[in-house]
Amino acid sequence: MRKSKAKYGAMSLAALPLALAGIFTSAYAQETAPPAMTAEEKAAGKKIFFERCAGCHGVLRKGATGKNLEPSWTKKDKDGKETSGGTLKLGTQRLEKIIALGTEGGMVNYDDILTKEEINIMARYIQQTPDVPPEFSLKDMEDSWKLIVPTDQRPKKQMNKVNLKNIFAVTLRDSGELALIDGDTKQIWQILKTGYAVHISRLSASGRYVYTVGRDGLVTLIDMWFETPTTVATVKLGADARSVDTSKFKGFEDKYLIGGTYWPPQFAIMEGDTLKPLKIVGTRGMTVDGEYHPEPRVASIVASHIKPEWVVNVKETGMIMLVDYSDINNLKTTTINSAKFLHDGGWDASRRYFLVAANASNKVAAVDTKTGKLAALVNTKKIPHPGRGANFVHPKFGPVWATGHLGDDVVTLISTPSDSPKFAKYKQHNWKVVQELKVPGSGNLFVKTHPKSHHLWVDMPLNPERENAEVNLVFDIRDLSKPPVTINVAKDSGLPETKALRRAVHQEFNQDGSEVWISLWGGKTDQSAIVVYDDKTLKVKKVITDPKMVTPTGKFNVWNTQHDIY
Ligand code: DHE
Repeated sequence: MRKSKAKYGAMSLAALPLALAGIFTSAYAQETAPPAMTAEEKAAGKKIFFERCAGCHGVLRKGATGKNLEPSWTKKDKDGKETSGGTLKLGTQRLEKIIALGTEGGMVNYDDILTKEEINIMARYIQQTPDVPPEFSLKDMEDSWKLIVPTDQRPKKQMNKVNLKNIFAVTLRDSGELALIDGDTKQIWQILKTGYAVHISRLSASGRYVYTVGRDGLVTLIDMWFETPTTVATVKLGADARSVDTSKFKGFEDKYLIGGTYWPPQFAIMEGDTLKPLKIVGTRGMTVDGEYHPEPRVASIVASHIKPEWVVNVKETGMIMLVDYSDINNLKTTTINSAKFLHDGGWDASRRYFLVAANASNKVAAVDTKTGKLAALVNTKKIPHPGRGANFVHPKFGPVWATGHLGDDVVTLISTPSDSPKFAKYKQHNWKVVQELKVPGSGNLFVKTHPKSHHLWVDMPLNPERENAEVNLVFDIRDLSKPPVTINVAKDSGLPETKALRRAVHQEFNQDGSEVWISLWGGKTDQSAIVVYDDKTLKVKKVITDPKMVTPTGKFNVWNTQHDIY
């Protein structure tokens, strides 16, 4: 939701009961053929659907964060009625309106991204039976694997004088590149080609290797020990991916990489320093409600520091898998029931509990990685979206973990347990929502703090109003009764105002916790920037901008990512 939305009144998508969101097809509905499309139009629709829609609605269009888009309700009945057997039948005109203007239910408007013709193509495309993309086997992975520089031809020590711990890996979303920016000098060190619209970067336990994963499933392994950072291997995980992490437990440093895919629904384990594919594990199966799901996508993955284990969050089934990587051939997995639509999450301050948003269920699930059990399922306001969340000590409630909300105007603080005797008095609050901090609107994506900071930074990039989307709110965690300070990132960038919104998205601290870096995410042809703030004074320290910095979004500081500091 980037700007004003159409009001659909009684027919509002947001107002629809969930049951209307798809699954049910009336036995009495008289099916009709989908609208005609040429082969070229279908190909264009397929491409746009993958690039813009599949992330929320799923490749098979069964729905997750976004609504179900199967023809049973996108297509009108023969009699042209809009409802049949309780199911809303949308048809081309209504779909065009929804795609162009978005919905109050949280779907963004596409009228500033797609042309009228493309919107019409998409309205017709989603009335066709969904295309089922091919599977992707270990053999397919092996065929895609490129070992560009074998390990014996790589440096034996760091060949540059750069402070690697303070490098920022920055996603250049629409150019299919990653910028490595020196956090000390604020200069771009190197821009490297990656997969399409890189989603996240993660670090090897040693801090030497950067791994990125593109939405097209391409993993890129970058070695920062060369004179200039060099891509040493690439591999495809599948057709559509969002997550990777490394093996961080003592004795397994830099040994393995795990990557999760949206399509096909599976995860793969690779050698950490070469990306040689080792194993694929499918995630298809039953949901927490006991129903079979053909497309349970792998959302966030995180590596434990206390065990040789990854936490793998399977979106549609609501299953959290604890994958023990100490013996890859005899893989032991603990599968924990939580809630459907698992998405992103992070560790608590002790790094024993992993908290993950079950976003469309309006819950946060907390898994205890020490016991291998679900610790809590916490009800929250609509669509929690933590990124990795933020940990700090609340003056009244002790240690808390924070999440923002895509669908509500609050930041939720959840009390987390601690073994420290000084926090024993807060035990009664554990796993309760102890406070909801009010923000001016919904559309939050990320929150961030640092152990050395007394600020909680909150963005709202998907809010429809410019005055919200282009700013960050800064709460003082020593006194949360104070209203937040509003930081106007777009104005602070000094760049001329553009017609389309430039979203202030994703905060990342530098290594010593004194600076906060925020992306100003403009259109592909707009000048974007990263605005660097002094965390103490909240004043701008530097604006990093360059024509080569196309659509910067996520930023990953080496030290903080390596050690899960947030
Ligand atoms: Fe993300 C994290 C999925 C859209 C920026 N995003 C994640 C994770 C998942 C995910 C599963 C957790 C990875 C992990 O920790 O292992 N994101 C999705 C989607 O499915 C969705 C909604 C739609 C899509 O088609 O991809 C989506 N995400 C976006 C964006 O549009 C963002 C704002 C800009 C961009 O670059 O694409 C975006 N997502 C991010 C970022 C993170 C992320 C920056 C990592 C946050 C962190 O601090 O770790």
